[in-house]
Amino acid sequence: MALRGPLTRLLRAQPDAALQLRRRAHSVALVGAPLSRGQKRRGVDHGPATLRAAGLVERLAGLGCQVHDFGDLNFTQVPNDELYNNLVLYPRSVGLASQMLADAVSRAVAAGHRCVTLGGDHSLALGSVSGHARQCPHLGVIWVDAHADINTPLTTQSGSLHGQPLSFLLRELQDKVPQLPGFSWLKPCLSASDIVYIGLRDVDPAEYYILKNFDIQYFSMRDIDRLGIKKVMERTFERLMGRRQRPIHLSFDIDAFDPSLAPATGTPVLGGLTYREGMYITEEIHNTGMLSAVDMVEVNPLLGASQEAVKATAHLAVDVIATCFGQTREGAHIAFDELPTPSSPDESDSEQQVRI
Ligand SMILES: [Mn+2]
Repeated sequence: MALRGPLTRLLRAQPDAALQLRRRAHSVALVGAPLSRGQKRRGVDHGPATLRAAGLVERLAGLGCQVHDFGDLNFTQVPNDELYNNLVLYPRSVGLASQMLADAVSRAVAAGHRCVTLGGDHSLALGSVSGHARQCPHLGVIWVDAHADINTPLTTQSGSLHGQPLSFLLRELQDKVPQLPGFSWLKPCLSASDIVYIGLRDVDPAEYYILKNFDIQYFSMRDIDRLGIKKVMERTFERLMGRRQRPIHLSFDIDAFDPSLAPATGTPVLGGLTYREGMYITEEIHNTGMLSAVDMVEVNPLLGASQEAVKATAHLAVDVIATCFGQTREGAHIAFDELPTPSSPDESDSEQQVRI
C-alpha cells in the first residue's frame, strides 16, 4: 500500500528540517504582541487578551500541545513619533515594537517551540517574520488576508503601516522602500517566490502592480470561487514546497473571513472566506507537518457591534489556531487505545440476583 498524507510528506522532507519540526510538534509558544500603532482604530491592542479569554491555551492543551505562554510584550510608544513624509503613522513605535517581537519569536523558535504571535495589528509581521527567518532562513509565507499589505511608504494612501509590512520584507522591493526612522534593524528576508496569498479581495492599484510585476502568487476570493479551496491549497504547496520542504510561516488576518463571521476587526470587506474554507486552509497546512510559526492578527474587541459579535470573532480565531495544531473536524485528536467493555451478562445477572 502506498503511503499517503503527512507522513509521506515528512519522509520526503529534507531530513533536518522535518526532524526538527517533528521534535517541536507538541511544543507551542504564545507571544502576545499588543501592537496597535500600525493602524488608526482603538482596541486591537486588546487582541491577545481577547484570544486568551476565548480559551486558546486550554484548547491547545486539549490537543496535547505543551503550551508555553510568554505573556504580552511590553510595547511603549516612542515619544515625538512624528509622521514620516507627512503621511506614514508612528514609524518609530512600530519599528521598535517589531524589533522586540522579532527577538522574542527568534528566541522561541530557537528554544524548540512553534511560535504563535497574538496580535495586534498586521504591522507586527515585520517582527514575527523577521524573527522566524533568523532561525529558518528558507521559510515560506502563507498570507491569508482580504488585503495584500504590500504598499510601500510611498504608495500608501492611509499612511497605516499595517498595510505595508510585506514591502519591507521583500528583497525585490528594497530600492522602492525608503529608510524609515525606527526601521534600521530590519533586513528584508523574503523573495517574491516565498509568498502565497489566500483570500484577497481589496487590493490597491500599486499593490496590484507589485503582485503582477514581481510574479507573486495569489489566490483571490475570485480564484477560490473558480478553483475551489482544495485546488488552491494544492497549488499553494506546489508553489512553496514543490521542489523541497521548508518551514511555513502562516500570517492569518482575521479579516480574511467574511465579516458575517468575523465582524470585530478594523477593515472588514464583504465576500470573504467561509468557516469551512478557513478550516480547510489550516487543516491542510497542519497536514504538511511543516508549520513553524503563526500570526493571528486584527481581532479588535472594541469594534464588535455586540458582545456576541466579539465572542464569535475571537472563537473563530481560536478555531483557526487550534486547527493549525491538529484539531480536526473528524475527531481523533488524541490517540485512543481501547474502548471500555461492558461487564459480562452473567455478572450483571448475578448482581441483580444479589439485589433481589
Ligand atoms: Mn492584513
